Amino acid sequence: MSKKRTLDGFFKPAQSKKPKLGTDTESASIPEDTLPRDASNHPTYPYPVPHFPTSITDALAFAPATEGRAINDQPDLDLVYFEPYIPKEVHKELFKFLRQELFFYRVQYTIKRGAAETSISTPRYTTVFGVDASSYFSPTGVLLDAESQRPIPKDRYTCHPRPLPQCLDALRILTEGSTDSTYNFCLVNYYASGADSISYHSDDERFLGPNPSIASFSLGAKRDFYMKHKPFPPAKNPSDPPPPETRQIKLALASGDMVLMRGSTQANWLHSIPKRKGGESERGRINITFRKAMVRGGTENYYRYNVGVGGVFGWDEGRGEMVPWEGGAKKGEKG
Ligand SMILES: O=C(O)CCC(=O)C(=O)O
Repeated sequence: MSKKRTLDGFFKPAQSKKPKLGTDTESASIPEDTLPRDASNHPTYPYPVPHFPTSITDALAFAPATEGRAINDQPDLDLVYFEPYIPKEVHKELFKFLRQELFFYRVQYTIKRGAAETSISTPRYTTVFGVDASSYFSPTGVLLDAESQRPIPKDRYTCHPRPLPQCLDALRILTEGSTDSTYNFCLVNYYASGADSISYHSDDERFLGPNPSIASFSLGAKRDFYMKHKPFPPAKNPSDPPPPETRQIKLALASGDMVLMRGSTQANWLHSIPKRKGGESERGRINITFRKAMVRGGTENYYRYNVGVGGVFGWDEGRGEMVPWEGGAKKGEKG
C-alpha cells in the first residue's frame, strides 16, 4: 500500500474526527457515523489503522500454508512449528502493510534492585492491543465488564487499553482456528536491525494462567530464535537422579513462520532473539504474539512495557526507518 493512499485516504481526515482521550476514557467511544469504514480507530490510537486490503484477506484464506510440525522431543517442551503459516504469496505484503500502518513505541523504564534504580531501554520497537479477560470491548470500542456487561469502573486500569484493529483481529481469529486456544492480547515487536533483540526470558507470568499458549509470528528478515531449558533446581539428596539432559534449540525463523509455544514450555524454557551483525537483519523483522491474559495485572504489565509513556513512532517509507510521529504527520514527511 502506498504511503500517499494511507495519508490521504485515512490518516488526515480521520485525525480530525478522532475523539479526544478524556479522563473518562473507559466510556469513550467513536460515534458510529464518524467511524471510518476502511480503518480501525479508537480514542487511544494516535492514528487510525487501515483494514487489510482484499489482496491480504483473500490470501489469508489459505492459511495455515503448511501443517504444523510438533517439536516435543525434549523435557517439558511442547512446540508446533508452522514453516510457514502465512502463504508465501502474501507474507511480504503483510510485513510491509503492518510496518507501514501500525504505531510503535521505544519504551524506557526503570527497575529497582534494592536501593539502586536502573534505567532500561527496550532494544526494539513495541506496540500492544487487547485487554484481559475481566473486560472486553464493545463493537464501538467501549470497555465493558465481562460479568455485568456494563461499562467498567473508571479505576479498573491506570493504563488505557486499546482494542485490536481489524487487521490484527483477523489474524487472531485465524490463529484461534488453528491452535485450539483463544487470545485477548496482541503484542507486536519491530526489530529494525540486527542491533535490536530480546534477551532470554519466558512468558510465564501468573496473569497468563498455567500452561499458556502463545502463538508467535515472524514477518520480514530471518532471525535466529534460541530456546534453552531453565536451570533445574539443585538435588535435595545426593541419591537423587541427575536432571535430564537438554539441548539448546535454534530455529531460523523466516518470514511467514509461526511457532506455537504451549503446555509446560513457558514454565520450563527460556527464549530469545539475540543481536546480529549486518546481513538480512538490517531489513527489519516484525514479530506478532497472541496471548491470553486472565486478570487486570496482565493489562497493566503489557501496556507499561510495550507502550510506556514516551512518544509514538511510525514507518517512513521515504527514509526507510521508524520516525517520531508528531500529531498529524510523521516527522520529515511532506505535508
Ligand atoms: O521476536 C520473537 O520471535 C520473540 C518475541 C518474544 O519473545 C516476546 O515478545 O516475548
